[in-house]
Amino acid sequence: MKTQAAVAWKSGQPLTIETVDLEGPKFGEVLVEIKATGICHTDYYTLSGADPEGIFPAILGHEGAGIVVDVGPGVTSLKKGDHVIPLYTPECRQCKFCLSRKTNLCQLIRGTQGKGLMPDATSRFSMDGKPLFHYMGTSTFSNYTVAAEISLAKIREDAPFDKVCYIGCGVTTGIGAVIFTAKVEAGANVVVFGLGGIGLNVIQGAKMVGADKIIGVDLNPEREAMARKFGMTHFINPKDHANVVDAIVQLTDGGADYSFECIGNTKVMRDALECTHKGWGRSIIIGVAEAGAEISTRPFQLVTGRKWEGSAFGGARGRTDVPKIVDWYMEGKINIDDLITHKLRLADINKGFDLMKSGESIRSVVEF
Ligand code: NAD
Ligand code: DAO
Ligand code: ZN
Repeated sequence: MKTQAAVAWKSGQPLTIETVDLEGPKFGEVLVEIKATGICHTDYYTLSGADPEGIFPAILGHEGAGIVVDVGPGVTSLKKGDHVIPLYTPECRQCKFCLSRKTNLCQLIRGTQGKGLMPDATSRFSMDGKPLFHYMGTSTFSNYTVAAEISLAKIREDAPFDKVCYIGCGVTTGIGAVIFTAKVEAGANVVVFGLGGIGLNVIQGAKMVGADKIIGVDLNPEREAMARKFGMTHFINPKDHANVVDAIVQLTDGGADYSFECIGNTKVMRDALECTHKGWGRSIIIGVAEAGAEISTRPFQLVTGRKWEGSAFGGARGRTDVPKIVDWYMEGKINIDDLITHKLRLADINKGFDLMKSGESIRSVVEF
């Protein structure tokens, strides 16, 4: 079949809208009509050339929602008409990683996914007979896409696509890091570095679990109002403080119980660790730094009880947890609507990247 898609031909260049060829689903695969997709900082990271796994030409996008149009042989858990959210972190429930119960990093199709290919090591997308690469097993910047059955969460049919697509990455990554990775307890003091599409969801998660102080740190003063609406109790703009770590330590009687880095800046990652409390502070890295970047601190920071950790997709097991998060939204337990600041058509997708870079948008959503 033919489908409209935004193609990333080369790093650093705008996407172009093309009519591309899409082969039908093979064994264990599903054809999905994407109804809406968010534009995440990670799409920009890959497009910019900073992603070591970035392969071109490719169809980016990993924050979508849509409807199953066709299923390939061997597919048992999904049928035509089901509503789904594609998962860049699949959940096979049978690999060593899934069975460990210690991680959400399913590895069953990791090798081919990282190479921009489907599990049989080929691509379903092509143009003029030349293959186009998939992205993160999702490629949601296409009106139709093919994904592995294990990379699709089935969701309720009354959930609006233009809102719940954001659960495909930002919402789950932020709220999940609080609930599934850090397991923040009521009364804890929390610091969030970076109040963008991810950090605001960390704030929302911290508020949900009953955190005490929720301190937000951002260079952009425009982010303060929105963050307060989501539960931030204190705002720190690093431009106004000689030493951000000292400011946080003073505010929290010795340091935060938990900190979350939601920027991808290795210097900030150090501050995020060092502002946590001696003896038990835990700092969770969510931001993705550029290829080859390294983090550093004095080892004594760890000897004295602070822990440095990371979180991918909020530690969520996609097929199990994503439908629950959709329920939370439908029950009014989480706010997604206010974070979707811009709606675009596919033809204007590059504007979505511009709005992100200028700091004007929290999330732009493309509706097909
Ligand atoms: P964003 O651009 O929407 O937000 C980043 C925020 O950080 C902005 O508000 C910006 O003003 C602020 N900022 C930038 N530099 C700063 C500094 N030095 N000090 C304080 N604030 C600063 O980005 P996002 O969509 O929220 O993504 C954040 C990061 O999370 C990115 O690195 C993205 O790739 C990563 N990410 C990780 C996962 C995961 O599973 N680990 C998933 C999605 C995104
Ligand atoms: O299993 O090795 C692996 C890779 C898991 C990918 C985790 C990606 C998290 C960071 C990228 C954010 C994408 C939106
Ligand atoms: Zn698995």
